[in-house]
Amino acid sequence: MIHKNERRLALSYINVAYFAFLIGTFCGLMQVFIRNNALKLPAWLDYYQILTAHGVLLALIFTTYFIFAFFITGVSKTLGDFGPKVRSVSWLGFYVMTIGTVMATVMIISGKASVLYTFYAPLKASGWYYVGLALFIVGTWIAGFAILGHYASWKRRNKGVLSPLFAFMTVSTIILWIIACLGVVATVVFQFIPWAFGWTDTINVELSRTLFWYFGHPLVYFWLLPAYMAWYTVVPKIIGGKVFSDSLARLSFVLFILFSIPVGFHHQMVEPGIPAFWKFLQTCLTFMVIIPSLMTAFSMFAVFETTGRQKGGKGLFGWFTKLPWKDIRFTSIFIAMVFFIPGGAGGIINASFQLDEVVHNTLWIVGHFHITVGTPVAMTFMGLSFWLIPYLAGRKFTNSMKKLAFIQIITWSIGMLLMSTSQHILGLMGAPRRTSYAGYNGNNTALEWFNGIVSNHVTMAIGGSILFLSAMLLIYIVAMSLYISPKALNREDQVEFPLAESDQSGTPRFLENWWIWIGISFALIFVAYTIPIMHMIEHAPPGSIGYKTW
Ligand code: HEM
Ligand SMILES: [Cu+2]
Repeated sequence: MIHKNERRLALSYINVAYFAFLIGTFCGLMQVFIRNNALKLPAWLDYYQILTAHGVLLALIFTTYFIFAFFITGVSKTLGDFGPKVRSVSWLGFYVMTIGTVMATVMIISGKASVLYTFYAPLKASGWYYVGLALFIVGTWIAGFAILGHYASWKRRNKGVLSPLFAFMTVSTIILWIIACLGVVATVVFQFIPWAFGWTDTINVELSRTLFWYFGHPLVYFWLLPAYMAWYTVVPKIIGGKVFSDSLARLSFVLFILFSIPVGFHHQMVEPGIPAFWKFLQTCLTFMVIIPSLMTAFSMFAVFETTGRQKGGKGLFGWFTKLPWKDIRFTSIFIAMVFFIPGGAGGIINASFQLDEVVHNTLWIVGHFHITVGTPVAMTFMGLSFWLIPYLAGRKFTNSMKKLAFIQIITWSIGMLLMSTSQHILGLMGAPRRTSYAGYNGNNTALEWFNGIVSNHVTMAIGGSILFLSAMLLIYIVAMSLYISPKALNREDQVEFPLAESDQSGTPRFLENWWIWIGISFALIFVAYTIPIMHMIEHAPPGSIGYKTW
């Protein structure tokens, strides 16, 4: 069991994560009914206010807080207790993050920041919203540096030894996050804050969007890599196997650092002002990420098959039946992985120049990120919660909780299948994203597009309602595991942290030479971004004043 202080810290993160999840999913429920014209909001509440809260609370707050809880638990499990300095810096990070979160949330709720979680200029929120976002990011840096410090002191005490796989992957993810945040911090501190407080009159819109997406794409890898950490290091243990290949796992993580940052232009494909050459270059770099993604998929199925065969699975697919399907810690994550197959394929579609023209800014995109972050990532976090929370809280995960967990995972899967399939197809038919009720002014031809069985806003709303019920079930399970379930007093009741063995004997040392990867990463960033950004600054069009459209 890890130290009491680290447990308290991780539990604090869990509490904020699930509080954000509760409000965020409630906003999602309202959205599906508003879009289908079944719900009218009171005058003091606005669709875009709800949508901003939904995006910020789920995609930013829920994910980041859960990720830090997972990091802290796993790192103190593999590298040992935090020292006094690491402890105080960790708590400082938590408080700075939380002050930022509260500031940004208050601004959204009071209707002063309905600018959506991407806060595109020239939409202008209250300056305090941007200050809140900046504090949140700085808080994650402080918390991240605390973990890096703990890792560095472990390295000093264990000269020449490779760090455990979990710690290695945590460090990779934090490095990725710190490099990625440079863009968003630059735009928030030097562009948005001076402009929102009225110290400057105008803003360079193109530059701000570019700096945002320099951050926005690696942001998705910041969500995904912790899920991959669970797939690489936790899942093999749950099914009774070992990590397939330690060096392959490490190599895939460093490739993610390299290829997830210099690619933000694939979110700006239809944007004027960026020459096609640079969009094309960044698209090519985007597709490089398929390599570590398929490496990950390969190792997962290799672990499933070898473990299944060891347990006596015969024939071509006999191993499949030997997997522990009745263990929700496994089944949840397995389903999460399956969702990622169409999710990843959809990502390749979105990143392709011509195909993006068809799907850009439609509900297809919404369908896409609900089967990437909304399920593979979120459902992996749910699957982790089923043991991580009772482990940290020292409580039992009772049989009735196990049954409820199954219902929760199955309902999330069904709800998401309905909601995201209808969103994908509605999008292809021409339904825009980020709008409240959109009926093209009652135009008959347009309304026919949305009259199919699946391409229908009603199907989307049914899916969304099932999802919301599932979310409430999860909140119940989390609250029970946190505060109410019986304490695990004897050994056999205690929930374990499942961490698979990883054979490091063949792993090359240079994989842990971070300076190589940071160096290559910056080289790629310079190649991909220097000239287009210089261009945006030198040949900047007149800046824009701010607009408040709500
Ligand atoms: C109860 C479950 C959920 C429901 C019913 C739901 C529903 C929706 C709907 C209908 C939209 C599109 C709104 C529009 O474009 O007009 C949306 C957007 C979004 N959702 Fe969800 N969602 C749920 C859970 C999640 C989860 C778990 C995540 C991430 C962890 C997530 C992340 C997002 C993001 C990032 C957006 C885009 C916001 C924007 O365009 O600014 N959602 N959601
Ligand atoms: Cu992207």
